[in-house]
Amino acid sequence: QDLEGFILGLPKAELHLHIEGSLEPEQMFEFARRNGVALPFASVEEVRAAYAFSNLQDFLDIYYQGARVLLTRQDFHDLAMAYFRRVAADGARHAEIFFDPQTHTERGVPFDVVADGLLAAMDQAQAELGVTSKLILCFLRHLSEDDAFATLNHADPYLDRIVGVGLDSSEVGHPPSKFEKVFAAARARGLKVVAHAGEEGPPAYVYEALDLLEVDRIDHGNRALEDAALTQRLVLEGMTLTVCPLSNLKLCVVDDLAAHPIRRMLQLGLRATVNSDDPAYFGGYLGQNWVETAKAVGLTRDELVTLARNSFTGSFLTDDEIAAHL
Ligand code: ES4
Ligand code: ZN
Repeated sequence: QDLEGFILGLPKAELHLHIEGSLEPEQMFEFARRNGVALPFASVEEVRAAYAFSNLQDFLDIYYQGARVLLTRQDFHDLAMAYFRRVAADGARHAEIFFDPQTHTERGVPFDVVADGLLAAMDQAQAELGVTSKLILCFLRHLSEDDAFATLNHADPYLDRIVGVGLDSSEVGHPPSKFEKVFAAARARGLKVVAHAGEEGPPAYVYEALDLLEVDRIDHGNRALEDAALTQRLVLEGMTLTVCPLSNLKLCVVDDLAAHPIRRMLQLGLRATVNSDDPAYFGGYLGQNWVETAKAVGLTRDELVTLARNSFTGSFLTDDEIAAHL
């Protein structure tokens, strides 16, 4: 069997996906037109040409710009359904999706509009595609902890449908310690907690995510490899890392996909997973991340099976829910 067929046929889960990062340029134009939003681009080609990033902030500037076309419950529903169809075709059985409510509430789009649209799509995806999903609310780390608290309060009526909270946006200068109190409040509400750490930030930020936020997973975690003691701790704790190879390439976290540390992570015993992050911006959905990375670093079939297993053991599915998928 060829590599691509083998990968697509493996039951797997996606654990690191920003739903706003699945907004394709074609959809951006469609939503802009139906909502009467002006875009600073004349064509889909012009949008794609703007997707040349040299770091995380370069990307975030254009990603927040793109999100301005998302206004109605229908927009969030359509956005998420398009993602679920795409990832189902890649052999995903389950997806844990991030959303950034502050990106929308700051523009006057109510929290409920965003959440209701996404949750309706999640229900439809389960019924029509057999893809299960869980929703993770991310706090924007360039904003204040007070702002994060206000967002957590907005989410209160939805807590039975939100599995956890995360931390994303501009990493350097906004360490996990800035959000210690709001993460404690989230944990007190019974939520799971994750945080982006070690994408551009130093190993110290990964330590803070572990010690101060008490995270259940680390999103990215690449720079943990610079610290042998930290790496050993992540191995011993069985901490899941949600790694995003094509994102790392596009944001210049790695120079070349062949130099990506995913294989080394597995060899070190780290519980790494492969994910797409912001697929519309980084050039590939889940399957393409797996296939291109497998080819570039020479992943064995055993290693691919390990990655697939890690995607379920690292998920927030219960054991019974996992068993139902395998
Ligand atoms: C993100 Cl790749 C990445 N890093 C941090 N925050 C983000 N938000 C969306 N994609
Ligand atoms: Zn991310």
